[in-house]
Amino acid sequence: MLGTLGNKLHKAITNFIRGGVADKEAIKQLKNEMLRALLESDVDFEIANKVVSEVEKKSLEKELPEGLSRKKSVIGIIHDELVAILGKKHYPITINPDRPTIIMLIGIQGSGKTTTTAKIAKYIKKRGKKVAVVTADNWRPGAYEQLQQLCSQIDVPVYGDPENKRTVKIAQAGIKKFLDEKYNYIILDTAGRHKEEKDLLNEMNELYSKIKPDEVILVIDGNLGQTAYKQAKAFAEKTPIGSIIVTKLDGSAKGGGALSAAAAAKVPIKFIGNGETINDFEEFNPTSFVGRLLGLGDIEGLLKEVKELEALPSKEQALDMLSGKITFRQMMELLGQFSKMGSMKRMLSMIPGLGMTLTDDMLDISKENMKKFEVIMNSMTDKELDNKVKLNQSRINRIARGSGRSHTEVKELINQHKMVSQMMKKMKKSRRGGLQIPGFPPGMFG
Ligand SMILES: Nc1nc2c(ncn2[C@@H]2O[C@H](COP(=O)(O)OP(=O)(O)OP(=O)(O)O)[C@@H](O)[C@H]2O)c(=O)[nH]1
Ligand SMILES: [Mg+2]
Repeated sequence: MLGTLGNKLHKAITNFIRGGVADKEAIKQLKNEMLRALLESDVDFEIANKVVSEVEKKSLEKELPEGLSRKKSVIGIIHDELVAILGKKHYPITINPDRPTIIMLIGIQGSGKTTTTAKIAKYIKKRGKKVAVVTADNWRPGAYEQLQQLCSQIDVPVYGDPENKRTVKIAQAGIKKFLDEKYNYIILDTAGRHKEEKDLLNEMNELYSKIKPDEVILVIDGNLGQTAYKQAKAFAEKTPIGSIIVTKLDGSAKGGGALSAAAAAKVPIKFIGNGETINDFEEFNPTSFVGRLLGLGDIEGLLKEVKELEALPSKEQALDMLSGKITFRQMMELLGQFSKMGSMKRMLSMIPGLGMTLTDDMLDISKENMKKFEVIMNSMTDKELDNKVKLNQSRINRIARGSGRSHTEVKELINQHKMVSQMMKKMKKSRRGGLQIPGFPPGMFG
């Protein structure tokens, strides 16, 4: 579906992954290849340039947590930059809590407004709401019949008045009728044909101010490419657009237009159309869109790995921890790492000169215990979690009350913390033997 852009971006990224060291040169090359891919897929130049420049800058600046390769980190950055344009999540269709929701579709001739009107009606109806549609299009011959034909398939009433030339009047009459009949949603289809684009934009603006819809959706043809950006911008300047629907992504669309239009109008893409029938309609999910765009199978898994590794301490923090200044938060992170490693005792026995005899109940990293600590920590303030204040009796009382745990259990957590702090200090003293401790930069212990 995302033909050119997907293929080309994928190729640029694969070259980077398969290439040698991810140094400044390699990142520069990736930047250039990505820029070419975006431009050849009709992404507007300004946006394309901004995306790749950010990727380059952040890739070079980013301090890498231990265990995270530069290459993976760069992919994480590319993903985040593209998602930043498209929005983070799927946005649901607007709902007005006080009265029926009015949605108005705008877009140029042939973009797919009428088809999309019926698609949205079906989507809403499927969710158990009463929906009706109004066509204010009296420019296109047969506009009313077209909408009627589409909506008869889903049993949704259509209002139109093809003989009337006053668009605003038709829209007002239709909306009034369905408001009186207590519909939950009323969708207004508008004209895309006008002698001049200026007249069309003005008509949309007038409709907007008279109808006061809850949301204006701009319908954009996915084949448009570069023009999508200009078009979205022109509409957005005249009418406050709330979201975008990109149509015809089933065809030979290069995929860049969608990206550009969203960036131009600075609003999310809510749905995409991928076919002529009213069933060819999908909620738009930015993360999976970008995943498909980059042609990376398990992008979610990869990002999770990147985020987890980024949560690990930096070298400075690790050194701090080794002097016994470990916060509650860091302790939990570390215990989590340890528990992934399996036997704690075996781990510790590998640390030369630690000279600490530990029994299982002294450092209990069972799932149960960790869960309990988490619950207790949820009732601690940021200052407490970061060791900025001493946990005196009144704080212990408050934490116990807040977490629904006993005083003894809160003290257990404090003891655990004390023990880990001591352990850290001993580890520091015994820094030899080439040992790699999870969660610590390499070379810290040898
Ligand atoms: N392949 C494909 N065709 C689509 C899609 N959406 C709409 N079309 C087709 O595009 C053409 C124009 O669609 P319309 O819904 O009439 O577009 P419009 O914006 O209402 O056009 P005007 O009323 O003339 O401004 C029709 O032939 C539709 O079947 C889509 O997602 N995929
Ligand atoms: Mg139409």
